[in-house]
Amino acid sequence: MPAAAEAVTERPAPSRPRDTWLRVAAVALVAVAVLAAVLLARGNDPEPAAGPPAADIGDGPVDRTVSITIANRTATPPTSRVEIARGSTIRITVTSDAADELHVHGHDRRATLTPGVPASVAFRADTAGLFEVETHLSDLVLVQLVVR
Ligand SMILES: [Cu+2]
Repeated sequence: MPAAAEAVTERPAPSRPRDTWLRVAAVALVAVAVLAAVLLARGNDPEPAAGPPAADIGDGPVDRTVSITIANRTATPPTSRVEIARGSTIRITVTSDAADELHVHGHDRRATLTPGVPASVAFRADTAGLFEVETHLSDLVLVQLVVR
């Protein structure tokens, strides 16, 4: 069969293994370059949005305020979801009838709760996700903070 004979004679082209190796090397090189470019671009990402550092909102104006009272290990209002835009600021004020510690997960803000004295955490929400705002001694989830 002439077709089969042709195929057999064409197969072992002597320069092909070397070409194939070069092609694989070129593809690998491009892949490494692309990966490096992606990683570098990510490292230079200017987010989060400009503004005061997350820790330094202090008593200044914020985009959103949440106030919670704790009495007899019960939070008022009850646990709810609070949604805010990433890059916006929020102040959470808690007044507890018992000594406790307030903790905002994800953004890691803490405040010591002294009985009857309002305590606040105020920060810029620069990380997207769902974060619990809780008390450590009474073990209450006060707010589920959704940042998107
Ligand atoms: Cu905690």
